[in-house]
Amino acid sequence: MKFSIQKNGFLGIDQGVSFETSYLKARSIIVPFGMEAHVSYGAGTRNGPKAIIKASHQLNENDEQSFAKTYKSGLATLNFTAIPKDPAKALSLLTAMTRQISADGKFPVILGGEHTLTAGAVEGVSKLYQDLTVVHFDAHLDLRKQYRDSRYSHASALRRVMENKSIRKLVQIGIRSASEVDEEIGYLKAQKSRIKTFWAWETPAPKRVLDEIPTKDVYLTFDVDAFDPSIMPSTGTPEPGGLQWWQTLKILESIFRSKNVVGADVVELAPMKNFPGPDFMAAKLVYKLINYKFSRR
Ligand SMILES: [Mn+2]
Repeated sequence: MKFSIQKNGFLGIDQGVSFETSYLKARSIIVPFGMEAHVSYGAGTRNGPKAIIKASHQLNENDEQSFAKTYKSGLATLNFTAIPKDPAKALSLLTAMTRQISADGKFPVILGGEHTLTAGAVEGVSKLYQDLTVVHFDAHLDLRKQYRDSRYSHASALRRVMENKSIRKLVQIGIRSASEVDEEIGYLKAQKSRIKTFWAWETPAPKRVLDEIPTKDVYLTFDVDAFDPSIMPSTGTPEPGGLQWWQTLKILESIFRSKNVVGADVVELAPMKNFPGPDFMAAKLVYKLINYKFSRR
């Protein structure tokens, strides 16, 4: 698979590596994947990747916690690709991409797009890493068998992920929405040994999260609606009572410091016109993940 790289990608022109060799030299590969096949309420996740990349051009190059210029670890941002309308085909495309990026020894960071894409990304990464824990930040369980007749709905995103035999454990954080429709709560109960849910009202200390991760390798999926809607209103299905910024980053930092995070996605940003704050927050979140992965403090 041959990738085409965009010149003015995540963080802007200077990606820590020259454009000509950027894919070869970069340690992080940013994959814009604005898949949007289903919408429950608010639309617009297809515009998420563009908004995150645009906002990222305003980020400070230094990380404020480590002072590191983390972009020097090398970033390359793939060009926007045409995403097939058929969700199964879209997922196969993303699987092929993340499989290649993993095989090349790089850290894939997918910018969504709707949460459905996670199953495709995990599938690709799991070809290389066959014993994985998925850490899942979200307001919603996303464990429905199907939703509105589709197996590929964002409300089923993690149910599809759990069909992957390489996933030993799912650890969910920030959850405050669950349903008996489409067997969601039933599945959660049946899979007790394989799923740990930290509800939003009991947001755990970082160590408690680590204690629930049995594998060395971790895939991180971050639905921005895990954050409280007061700081992250730009999402299709907001829920009150969500996570705060530093509380969330402390958990993320401890996971990145203690585990081998082999891939990540940030999904469900639906940018609002003339209201860029949440886009900046999502961009900063992506840069923090790369910081925690490649800088030490
Ligand atoms: Mn959600």
